[in-house]
Order: sequence, then C-alpha cells, then structure tokens
Amino acid sequence: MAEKPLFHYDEARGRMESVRWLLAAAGVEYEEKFIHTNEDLEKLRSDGVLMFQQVPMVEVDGMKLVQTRAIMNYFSSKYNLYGKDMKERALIDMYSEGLADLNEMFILYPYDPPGVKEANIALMKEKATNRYFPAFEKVFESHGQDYLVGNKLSKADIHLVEMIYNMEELDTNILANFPLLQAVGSFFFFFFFFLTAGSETRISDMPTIKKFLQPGSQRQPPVDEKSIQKTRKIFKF
Ligand SMILES: N[C@@H](CCC(=O)N[C@@H](CS)C(=O)NCC(=O)O)C(=O)O
Repeated sequence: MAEKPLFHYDEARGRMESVRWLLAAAGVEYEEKFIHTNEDLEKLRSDGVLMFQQVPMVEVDGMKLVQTRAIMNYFSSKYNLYGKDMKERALIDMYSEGLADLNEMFILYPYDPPGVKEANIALMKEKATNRYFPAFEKVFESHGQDYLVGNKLSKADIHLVEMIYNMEELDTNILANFPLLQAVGSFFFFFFFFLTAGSETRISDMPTIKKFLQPGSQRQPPVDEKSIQKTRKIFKF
C-alpha cells in the first residue's frame, strides 16, 4: 500500500488548510509532522527539502512538493477533482484562483496590527459579498447543477465550501442573499439549526466533509492569540 502523504507545516490553518480540506473531501488519509519552533523550520531548510525555504511542503509519491497551488493541483489530478478536459480545467482554475485571492486575505488578516485588522476584515467581507459570492451564485444559477463545473465535484467546489465556512466564521449572516450558496454550505445550517438540507447530496453533506467538520478531525481551529504568537516565532516576523 502506498504511504500516506506527509504534511509539513505549523499546527495552524494558514496555507495548508486548503490542502487539508481537499484531501479530507477526497477521503484520502494523510499524516502531519508539525513545525513547532523556528529550529524545526531551520532543520527542514538545512536538510535541503524546502525548495524555496518555505512551507507548506508535502511528501507524496517520492516527491517533496512545495508551493500550495502545485500541491493542490497534484492532488486534484490524482483524485480526479480537476475536470474532464482542458476547458473544464480552465474553469476550475479560474474559480479556484478567485477563491485563493479571497483566501489570501483570510490567511493574512490575523497578523495585522489593531485598526488595520478591523479594516481588512471589513474589506474581506465586502469583497466576499459584492465580488466573489455573487459570481459563484451566478455560476450555480446559470447551470442549475450541484457542482461548479461539469456536474461533478472538483477542487473549486471544495475551496468554495472552505471559503463559505471561513466567511461565516466572520459573519454568520454573510450568505443571506445567496440561496444557492446556502445550499452548498447547507450542512452548516443542518448542524447548527437542525434544518434538513433536502434530498440532494450537497457538497458539505458529503460524508467525507461532514467528518472533517466534526470535532477531532484534522481541521485546524480558528487562529487565536496564542497560535499567532507561535507562528510569529516560527517564521520570525
Ligand atoms: N507561494 C508559496 C508561499 C509560501 C509561504 O509564504 N510560506 C510561508 C509560511 S505560510 C513561509 O514559509 N515563510 C517563510 C519564508 O518565506 O521565508 C505557497 O503558496 O506555498
């Protein structure tokens, strides 16, 4: 049996969290070797296993892959989450890149100084509400299917669900004007408000994702002051 992929990152969401979501949704088991200190990071660097001296790094199929998108794309190809042809792949990439832009703001804002942080949260919510969520609502409206591309689960759907959950952490009402996105994230409502999600298998009703959303999974909790300080020490910023 092939070895499980091994993730190298700190014990926080950061850039690795989207990779965790992807593999969880694909039902693929992975292991994590957490970086707890700057010495742990320096050890990886001096071992020569971080091509650009950065993490995330994932050991998989004899490779030591860095660059989050490269890692995501490899797993998406491997687990059939990357469309059936070039055009589907282009759409999946286009949607995923939009979501990655929103995600970048989400990853970085906890490290902003007071004042800037609040402004960036407001900006992120504004962008989610007026730019990204309307665009994805329109995609679902245009084809009436359950998944963004080709009526089949892809990395773009998984990234979208992740971003819905992230944005709902900041504002539980953020999907108020997006009924189709509410259905995508319906497990959230099911879980917290005991509403049924209908008979269709929505993305967040998938058993693999449900499992990931439950306590005790490899999903990382929201960042708090303690984890911010720990990350600052590891990466020295
Ligand atoms: N484009 C890279 C950026 C990686 C990155 O900035 N990693 C941070 C941790 S989240 C890091 O290793 N910083 C240390 C450094 O850049 O020296 C990716 O997406 O993987």
